[in-house]
Amino acid sequence: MAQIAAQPYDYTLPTGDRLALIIIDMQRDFLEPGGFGEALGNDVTPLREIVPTVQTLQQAFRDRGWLIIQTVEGHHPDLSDCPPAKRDRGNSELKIGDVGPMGRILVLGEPGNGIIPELTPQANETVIAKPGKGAFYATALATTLQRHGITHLLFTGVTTEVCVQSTMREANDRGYECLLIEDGTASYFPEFKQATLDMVRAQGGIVGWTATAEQVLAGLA
Ligand code: TIU
Repeated sequence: MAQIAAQPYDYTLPTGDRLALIIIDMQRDFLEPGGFGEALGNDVTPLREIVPTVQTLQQAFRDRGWLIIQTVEGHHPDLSDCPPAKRDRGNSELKIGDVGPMGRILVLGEPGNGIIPELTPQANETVIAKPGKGAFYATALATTLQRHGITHLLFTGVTTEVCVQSTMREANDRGYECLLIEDGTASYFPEFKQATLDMVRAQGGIVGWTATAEQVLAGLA
């Protein structure tokens, strides 16, 4: 049992075997030019700032033998799991399934859809492919967490207000104690990241807690 200095108040950590690190969608499609993020009109480069922080947490969990789950947003090559509403949204030139500089946009197995090399999972680590923004929808995440007896989740990844916040809200509704790593998540819109941090911890932690990676690592020491 450990206490982490967090907002809106201290986060109580159970033993490590109850805690999982969730790394959301740290894919080339979102972090590198030529992928889905850029196709939506975003400057993707600012997202790279969090890579060292996420690496540090990944290593800390590996050192302790604790559960790490990465997610990737992507669709089957036939797009059978991509609702037309998702593919058709917006007016970008390159849509989901189209061929871009890193292969077919947001399609599983394409070069652009892979996790960035800095965070490549080890063979025994779990990667969950998800067709939606939230990682519980149409995936085995719930059963994976149950199988491991997980009750507490640390959230990192991109983007803060889209896939990270959606997944954190889904997890909160399922009874998990969720903490969002402030410097381990990024958005194309800094103001949306800040708003997400604020709304997560408002109202006594309506969705959960936030803390820096350093605060979490200090609590784990
Ligand atoms: N567009 C955007 O901000 N995010 C996504 O489409 N997916 C994730 O957040 N991973």
